[in-house]
Amino acid sequence: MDFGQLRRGLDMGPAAARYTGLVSALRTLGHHVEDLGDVRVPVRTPVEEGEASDYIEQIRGVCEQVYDQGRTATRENAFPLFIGGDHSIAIGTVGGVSHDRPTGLIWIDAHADFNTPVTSPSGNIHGMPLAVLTGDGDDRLVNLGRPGAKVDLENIVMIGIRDVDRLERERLKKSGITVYTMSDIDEQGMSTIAKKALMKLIHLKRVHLSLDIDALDPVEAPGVGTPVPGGLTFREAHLFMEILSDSGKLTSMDLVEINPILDQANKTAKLAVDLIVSALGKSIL
Ligand code: B3U
Ligand code: MN
Ligand code: MN
Repeated sequence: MDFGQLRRGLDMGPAAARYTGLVSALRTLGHHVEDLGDVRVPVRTPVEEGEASDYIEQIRGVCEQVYDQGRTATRENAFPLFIGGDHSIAIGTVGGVSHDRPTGLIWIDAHADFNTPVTSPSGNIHGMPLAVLTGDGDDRLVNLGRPGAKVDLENIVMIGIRDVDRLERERLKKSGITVYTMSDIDEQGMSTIAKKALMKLIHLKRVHLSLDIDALDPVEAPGVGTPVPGGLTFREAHLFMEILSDSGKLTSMDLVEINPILDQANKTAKLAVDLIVSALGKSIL
């Protein structure tokens, strides 16, 4: 779905990932893969009239479906992989996979997605999912699936952040969330950051990765709605996925914010699929 912001095209992300051979790449790795198809998304009028905040009901309806799917998959010990769509889908995915037990959350993104309707300059819901998941935001979203916060602040690690709004920054600083910005990655290197992130979540049996493809540099991932320069390189992102895969901790994942309309010959979807495959076990040797 693409109701979390006003540009069109993010709803085409899952098709782009499928055309790039996601399922066969995972099968080649030896995984048993079931494609459950697209969730039901209401048709959105092509000509924009409203504001992003008008779409809360549509977002809630879609997120309820993925909540149930995430809950069912984790209960069956399957690994749910969610392809977006805009990042507001994570309200449902993270809620669902954490239904039965506490889950660590790694949020890789150029943005913090920690706005509330009060702090957001845009009103776009895709800038709010992490706030919602920690209990702040519109009640219809905060109480989706089950009442209140879905993840503890101390069980969240953010990586790749480089574009934070003024009031969002104040909220984030007060929150206690572990944040590794692009500056931290430049100073310490991705391998150190990846190991620190995993150490932070070591006490948890389940870890969900919510990967917003705009975390990567726009040179590598041009097909995104809100590109921010100075992002992760192809190699940094792959290294993170490999370290995460080696840890054996990853139990579910989102890949969001691919916009094929803005892409160059499906380049961003190809990169996204490569990263998923790395996170799910592909290694060089
Ligand atoms: N922080 C801004 C921009 C933004 C957030 N997430 C994305 N863009 N992809 C906002 O609208 O809240
Ligand atoms: Mn995001
Ligand atoms: Mn983002």
